[in-house]
Amino acid sequence: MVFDLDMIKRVYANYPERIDAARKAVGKPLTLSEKILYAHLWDGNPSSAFERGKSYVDFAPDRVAMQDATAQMALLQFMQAGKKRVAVPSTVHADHLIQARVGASKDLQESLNQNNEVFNFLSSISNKYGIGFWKPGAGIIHQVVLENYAFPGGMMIGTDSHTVNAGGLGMVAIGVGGADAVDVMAGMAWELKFPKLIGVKLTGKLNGWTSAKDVILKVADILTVKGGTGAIVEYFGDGAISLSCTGKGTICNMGAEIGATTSTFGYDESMRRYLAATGREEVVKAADEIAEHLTGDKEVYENPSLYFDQLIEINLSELEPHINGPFTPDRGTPVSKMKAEASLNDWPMKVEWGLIGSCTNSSYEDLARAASIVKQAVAAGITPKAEFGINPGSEQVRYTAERDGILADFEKMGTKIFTNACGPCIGQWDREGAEKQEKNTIVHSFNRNFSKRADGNPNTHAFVTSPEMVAALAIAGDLGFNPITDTLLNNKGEHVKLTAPVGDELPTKGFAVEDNGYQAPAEDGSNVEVKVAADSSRLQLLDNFPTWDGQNITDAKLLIKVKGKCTTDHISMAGPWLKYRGHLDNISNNMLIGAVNFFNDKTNDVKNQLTGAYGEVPATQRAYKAAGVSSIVVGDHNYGEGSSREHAAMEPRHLGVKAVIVKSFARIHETNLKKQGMLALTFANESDYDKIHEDDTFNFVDLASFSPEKPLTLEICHSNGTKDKIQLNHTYNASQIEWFKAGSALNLIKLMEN
Ligand code: MIC
Ligand code: SF4
Repeated sequence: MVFDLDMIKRVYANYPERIDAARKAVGKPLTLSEKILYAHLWDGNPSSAFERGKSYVDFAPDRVAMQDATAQMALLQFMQAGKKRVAVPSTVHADHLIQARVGASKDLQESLNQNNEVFNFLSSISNKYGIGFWKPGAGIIHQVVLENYAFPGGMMIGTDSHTVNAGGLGMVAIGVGGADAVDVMAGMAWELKFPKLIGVKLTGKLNGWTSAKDVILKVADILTVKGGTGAIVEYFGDGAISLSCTGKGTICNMGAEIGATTSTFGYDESMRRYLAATGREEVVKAADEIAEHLTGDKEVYENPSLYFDQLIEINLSELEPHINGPFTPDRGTPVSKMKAEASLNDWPMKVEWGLIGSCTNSSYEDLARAASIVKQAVAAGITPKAEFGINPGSEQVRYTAERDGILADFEKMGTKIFTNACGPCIGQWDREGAEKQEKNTIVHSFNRNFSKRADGNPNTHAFVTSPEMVAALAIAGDLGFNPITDTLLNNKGEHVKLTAPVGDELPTKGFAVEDNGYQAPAEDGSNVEVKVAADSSRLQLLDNFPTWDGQNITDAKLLIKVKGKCTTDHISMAGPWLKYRGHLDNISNNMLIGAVNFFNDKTNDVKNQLTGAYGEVPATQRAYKAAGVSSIVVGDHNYGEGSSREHAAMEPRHLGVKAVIVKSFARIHETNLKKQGMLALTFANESDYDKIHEDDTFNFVDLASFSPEKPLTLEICHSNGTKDKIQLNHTYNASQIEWFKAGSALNLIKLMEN
């Protein structure tokens, strides 16, 4: 079955005219990213060009995807928008709430028991509002979207930062907070600053141990976790065409790790093959009719430096396998240098676990290539040194991999086959012994490796690499093992060299599945009841955030001055806290508990300025709120990197924090703060961060004249009686300032509805 074919055909029908108009407006050949963006303007045909990195533009995305952990808050907000049905095709995927412990059959049942209330809520609210629901076990959102919904030249948003995975099928797919999804589902325009464009020219061809994952590990190493901020990364060149479609998905997926708005590839043979293999020949037929519009113009790819704001070239023939980490996905080390690098940094050499999965690397090809390594080891009599776990990306991938003997190959090595879900990637991993907090190393094929992410242990050194490298390193049990040059000892004492991985890009016998786990919504959902128990600890209906009182914020206290890296995992941890994603007050008890306090280098230990005592961050903030005292949060660079979870913005809003002032923001988090009615501000002068002391009090002096392009002024009153006045920049446009005034973007929608 092809979902939403009519919608796809409608989008394509508009393409020729819109691209024509865009070409006239821009006045030069177009990149693919520009074509997709200009073809999706809310106002139809463009009449003038937008300024990259400057113009705020209204778009009309074709679809919305949400996963269980973010959908709860998104849909609790959507309920308030007063709509009968979603305005564009939308789906919800139950994938984040399922724990990995002993293996799929037991784990899935346990998760169903534990999360019953939430799954029922998501299933019934989806049914009511016309949203497709993918049940627990159906697969990870981004793999399911790639297999069923993504289409070349389309534009979608999703309440998950790795929505960008659909760039593997030539989409512009962007991760957003739930409030953004509400705009689109409510039939309103979706606003984005017109992105800058980074071109990545791929030449040569992957060979040996190198895989698509290494392309993005290398790009992450070059651009770092903030190098892609505000930009779309467009891949092109012969090397790009030679990659498989799911390989392209891997590259786009991990573009979230460099802060990129999204990444994409032009429509090509690999996409045709993938669409056909996943039952979508009709999409191929429709796309072929406008194929020239579904890739960048020839002139652009011939002379990329004239059209992209930044250009990177990578020769795939020379690319070495990479291992990135620990603690950050942009610390890249080529495999040949790992032994030296690890001993220099005192990283534990012994690999305890190898994990293959996550939305990044859980395709049929990924499993097949990794299995080819495992098979060799088993045949050669090599006993694996580390434990092994796998999360297939979808039921279709799992079923097919089982039929083709791939899972059996893994099982021969004692691999645990976990549920088709996020599992360890989001801390849903009941890892034995993690509570002992021992220093140890794990390797995985995921995208993120922030501290504590997989198992909650701050001393776990997690390294990101390709599935085939995970297999090799887990078998060797040694982080310094280089399969290209090193050998392993088998049970006869012989030295064995593994040969390079092989694996089918797509199953030769075709994909198969018995029950894909999809639940179609009711034709008319008006009678469907959505229940939220008043005493639930998991779900809580939302109250309106208060409107701005028109006054300056005065006598505000410093809640925390955060030191260094502060991802959304530090602001609103996942793992055990995922269970409160639908209950704002309960989840607020994790607010900023992972962030390091600049003044004592501790986490979750800040000074309460009213009592002088040190305490936990959420409790201290609740004390300020109870006393009617305003507060602010101060942070470093790329504050809020990582996930799209809007809880990281809603929690401070709910607990009464007024402003977040940092050196720089990650894109999604900055928008989330704005949407929830917070002040998201940056130091005009970065070194003013140093002027913030623990006992300071803060006064905003010119909030009444809050307007676009005009910095705000903050008065800092130090405890010794001296004062500083500093400037704070912001990126609010006029309508975003209205969100602040109304208390939140949702309040404004409600005002407009009435
Ligand atoms: C993640 O990978 O961090 C998540 C969990 O998928 C998040 C979404 C969330 O916090 O629920 C993301 O990437 O946006
Ligand atoms: Fe799930 Fe991990 Fe992908 Fe996030 S990155 S969607 S947690 S698999």
